[in-house]
Amino acid sequence: MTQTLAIIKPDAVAAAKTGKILAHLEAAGFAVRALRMTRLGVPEAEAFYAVHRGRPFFRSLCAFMTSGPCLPLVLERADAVAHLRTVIGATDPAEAAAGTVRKLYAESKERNAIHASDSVENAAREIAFFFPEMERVRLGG
Ligand code: FUP
Repeated sequence: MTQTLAIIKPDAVAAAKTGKILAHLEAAGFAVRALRMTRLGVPEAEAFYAVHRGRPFFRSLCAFMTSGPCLPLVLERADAVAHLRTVIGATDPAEAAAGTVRKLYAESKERNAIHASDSVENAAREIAFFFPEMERVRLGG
């Protein structure tokens, strides 16, 4: 079993899609191991998306991610990182495969309903970012 980090983003929370997205993830074989609702501050959003600093969409992305509550969650299953990327679909819902979370629930490339770690290394970093108390029990992926 391995773990990854997802965030149900402010657009999906505001549109009352939280329950449907959690059900979708559980139906895809993920166990929810940690979950909380939070509202990111600008420094937190900028730190989380630091890799995108300097990109043209960075400021707008951080404004969106701080615009309302979101739900970071730790998900566990076999091959969690790669499998969740498949389940959420492409960044832009217009390009996402049928049946993916973003195709079903995202509004746009920026307001795209859900985040998922894109590598095992980033999953470890992102789990520690939101759930530092899980550091000791993390299962390595
Ligand atoms: P993803 O890994 O699919 O979440 O996509 P990226 O890491 O490339 O981008 C992170 C977030 O930046 C996306 F979820 C949405 C936002 N973004 C934009 O708003 N515009 C872009 O052109 C690219 C990304």
